[in-house]
Amino acid sequence: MLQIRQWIYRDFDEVSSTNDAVKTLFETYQKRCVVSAKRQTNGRGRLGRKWESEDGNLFASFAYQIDPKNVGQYVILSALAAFETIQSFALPHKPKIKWPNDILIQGKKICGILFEKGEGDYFVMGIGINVAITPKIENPLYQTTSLADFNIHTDRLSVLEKLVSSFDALEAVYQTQGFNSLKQYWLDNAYGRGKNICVRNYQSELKGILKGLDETGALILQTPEGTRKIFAGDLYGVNDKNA
Ligand code: BT5
Repeated sequence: MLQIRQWIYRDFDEVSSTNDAVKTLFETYQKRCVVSAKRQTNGRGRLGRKWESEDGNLFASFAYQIDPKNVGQYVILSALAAFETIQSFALPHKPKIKWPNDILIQGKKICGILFEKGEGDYFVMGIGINVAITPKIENPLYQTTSLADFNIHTDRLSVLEKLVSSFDALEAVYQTQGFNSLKQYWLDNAYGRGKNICVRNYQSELKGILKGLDETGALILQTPEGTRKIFAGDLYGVNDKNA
């Protein structure tokens, strides 16, 4: 059985989605698992959207058991792990975390994360990072980019190793020092911090200034009507690519 640190690990040539493959693995072993794949034939984003899965990029999913009340905090932890991983490759521009957990460089999306609940009380954190190829997408909300766009030539498994060790290190900080230590770290690197933003979800659209996160990982927005907390949605409307 392969392992990366304390994670049971499998790398596949092809899967429909690493989120599905890791569920099968977790249900077999009932222990923390990571799955990666060279190719995804049906990579998915949130709300039924598609994740463009070009060969050479990283598709990885982690399955682990946590208290369901902490999921929002783990969503933030996952974003920080992806952020640190991307930042470790001496980029000419600082990556930013777009709430809840995309990573942008110069306003272009390099990473997306999809959280799903497994059967039982485990969760799946699926992470896509554009390593070698920048996918072309029609009418995207955000333009796309990749590490290769910045002349960083590495491979998906090196990126995965860094991702696992960042996740483990951040989780250790979270467990010993609590969520507050991650909150500030997140805010220091948040896209649109202190700016006017707009958040949409299926029912509504809310405009205001991005203030920070609450203790559950929800976004705090200062609106003309007062402070609002947002648990899910898409962030729009930052006009400055370096925001
Ligand atoms: C996400 O959804 O950003 C979550 C993506 C999670 C992908 C990983 S790959 C490993 C694991 N297995 C899976 O099947 N999924 C996870 P969302 O916020 O809904 O953003 C989706 C939108 O991002 C799309 O509608 C496109 O506009 C854009 N997009 C699609 N593919 C992209 C890519 N490779 N790079 C940048 N943007 C992309």
